[in-house]
Amino acid sequence: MSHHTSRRVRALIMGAALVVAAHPAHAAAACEGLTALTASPGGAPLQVTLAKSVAAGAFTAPGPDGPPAAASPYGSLPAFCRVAITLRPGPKSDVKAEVWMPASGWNGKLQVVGNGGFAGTIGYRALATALASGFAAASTDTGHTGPAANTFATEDATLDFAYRAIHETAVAAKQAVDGFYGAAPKFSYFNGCSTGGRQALTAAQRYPDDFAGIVGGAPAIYTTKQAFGQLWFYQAIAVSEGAIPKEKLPLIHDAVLAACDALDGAADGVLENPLACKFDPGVLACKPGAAPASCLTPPQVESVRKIYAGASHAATGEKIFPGLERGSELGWSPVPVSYAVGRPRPRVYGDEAPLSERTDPNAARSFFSGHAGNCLATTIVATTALHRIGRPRLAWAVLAVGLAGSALVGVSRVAAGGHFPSDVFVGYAVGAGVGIAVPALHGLSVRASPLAFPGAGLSLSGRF
Ligand SMILES: [Ca+2]
Repeated sequence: MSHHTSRRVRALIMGAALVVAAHPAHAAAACEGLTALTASPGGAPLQVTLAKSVAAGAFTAPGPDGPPAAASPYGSLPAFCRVAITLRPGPKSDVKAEVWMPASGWNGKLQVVGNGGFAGTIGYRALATALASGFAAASTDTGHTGPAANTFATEDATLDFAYRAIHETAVAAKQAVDGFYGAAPKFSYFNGCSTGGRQALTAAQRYPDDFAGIVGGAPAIYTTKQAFGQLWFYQAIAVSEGAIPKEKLPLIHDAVLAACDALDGAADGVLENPLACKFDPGVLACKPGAAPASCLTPPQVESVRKIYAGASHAATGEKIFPGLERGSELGWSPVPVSYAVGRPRPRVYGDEAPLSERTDPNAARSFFSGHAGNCLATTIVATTALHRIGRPRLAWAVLAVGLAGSALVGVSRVAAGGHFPSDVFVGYAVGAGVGIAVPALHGLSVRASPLAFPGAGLSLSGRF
């Protein structure tokens, strides 16, 4: 059978399947029948945990799924078949995926959507966007829930995040589409940004047959080098004498547009090809007598050049990570500040704490554990003081209780998701330093007196 004939036959089958699937009763039966779906040849072991028709506009996300929206992002969705699947490409794998298929009006195509950050969730909003455009759509949590303790707990979890989950989801989604519509998708696409951009490149390299087309944006690739790239950017924009206040970003952006917008034939505020733009920020250097807000100081000019150029090795000049494109200026912000100083507390990454607690400014104060540090500092100061007033046995007792208490505080701060263990150790180090240094540097006069209420013990008051 020639290629053309087979295509025509397939089109006829699909046309028939579409007519049948468009009938609501049949669509519901076909959807619920997908519980019997089994792995395709070569696909990972597969278990369907849910196969259910969802009425138009009836879907609600099972948990927080993105920034608050004025209206439900799912309110205008058409009726669809929702299939939830667990895939196990490796013995310790636990890859969750969902496939959403419009009950009618299917465009004949599949769109697998990518993840952001460390993934760990099904991308319900991305599924909704694809579904609303007529696609059958699929998303995976990439094999863990979170980010949480199990994110990279096993090699299987790591490999699933790295590349297996998207591939296996694509394979299973095609199987589900075939089962629901009676025809495989005419074309399958992948669409993702950030981690999704990395997934896009990985899919193209490792599984070139999975997708007929791939949209990959802002790929978060080569993580170790990317970290240096971000620090390089942070140092240029925020910590050097050439730090660039955000008020000056429009100045730079306007100059870029003036130099390059029309290169693509349309002065529309968009650079079709930023790589063709060779704008140099030196043209914005302050001239004598110029208002500082209207120009860049020489160190600021250098900072902007560094940001465009990207990280390179200080000694060899070897490129480490690409810079930011010309035209991106309005989006510049010193993001790594939050990495370097405002370290998020562990509970931010889980889904157990309420969203309000995870997004509170206090949630970015993991570094370091002040509780643990305070406990240890107090213990050491009290021990020192008791020694000085000639109560060595009590001093040792206080030290023992204080150390146990500090350890307990440290462990509970970690258990409560308030800190990472490393933050607690830094807290101890700071606390010990304070506890030893403050009495030593300032001298300590101590007066011991019984507490006001009988049997309450001994109070210590000191003056530094
Ligand atoms: Ca343009």
